[in-house]
Amino acid sequence: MADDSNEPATSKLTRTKQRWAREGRFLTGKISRSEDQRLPPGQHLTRDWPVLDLGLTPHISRERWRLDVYGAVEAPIFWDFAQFTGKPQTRSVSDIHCVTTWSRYDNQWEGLAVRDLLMACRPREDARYLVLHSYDGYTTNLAIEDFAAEDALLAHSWSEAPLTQDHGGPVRLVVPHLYFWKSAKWLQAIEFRTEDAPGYWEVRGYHNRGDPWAEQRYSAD
Ligand SMILES: Nc1nc2c(c(=O)[nH]1)N[C@H]1C(S)=C(S)[C@@H](COP(=O)(O)O)O[C@H]1N2
Ligand SMILES: [Mo]
Repeated sequence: MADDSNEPATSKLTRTKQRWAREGRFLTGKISRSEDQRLPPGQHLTRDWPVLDLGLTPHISRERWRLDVYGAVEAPIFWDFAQFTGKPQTRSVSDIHCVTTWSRYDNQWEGLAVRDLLMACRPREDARYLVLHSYDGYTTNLAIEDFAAEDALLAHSWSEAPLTQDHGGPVRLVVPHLYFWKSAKWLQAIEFRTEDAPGYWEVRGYHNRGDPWAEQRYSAD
């Protein structure tokens, strides 16, 4: 556990984003996804890679980093970085779609495929949801089907270099088919659950699932 993993402070940015959620900011009303629609509705392309978080960057070295996988699993995991990178590694290229309307194409990730993590921890029959816990106190929730996406991975590298601290190093989740707030940075623990439990942004007005092509930015009420 990080000694600084208390409830995150509500920053000005957090309050602003909460207000946007209330106001339905950035909604275009378009909800269709055609096969050739790479850029989801209401998004624009960026070439740089913005940093977005709660404003508290936890400084976790690869030596101190641990991954804890627990809850509704047959085989709980507690790995250090060497054990984590000792598993078969996967490379994948995917697009980022942030709810604040920027998208970034062709990000090269390397890490452990979620599919391989699932083989290792073996979720129980009744495991249907999970909560990601991060070293900055951030949480986000996913349905197990979304987590198990073929291109989802626990990434330690981006563009052939170790993931920087700003972007969630040593290890972050990448779930390309959902808005990027679901892709927890500074990943610390994965809790498998039988019941859903909304995370940091999901209790502050963000959509529970966050499909960019359906423009699931915010929850209805
Ligand atoms: N631990 C943690 N993960 C997080 C966040 C955060 O505040 N803390 N912010 C989320 C949000 S809202 C976005 S858009 C992306 C931003 O990732 P980036 O800074 O690498 O672009 O991280 C997501 N994962
Ligand atoms: Mo975001």
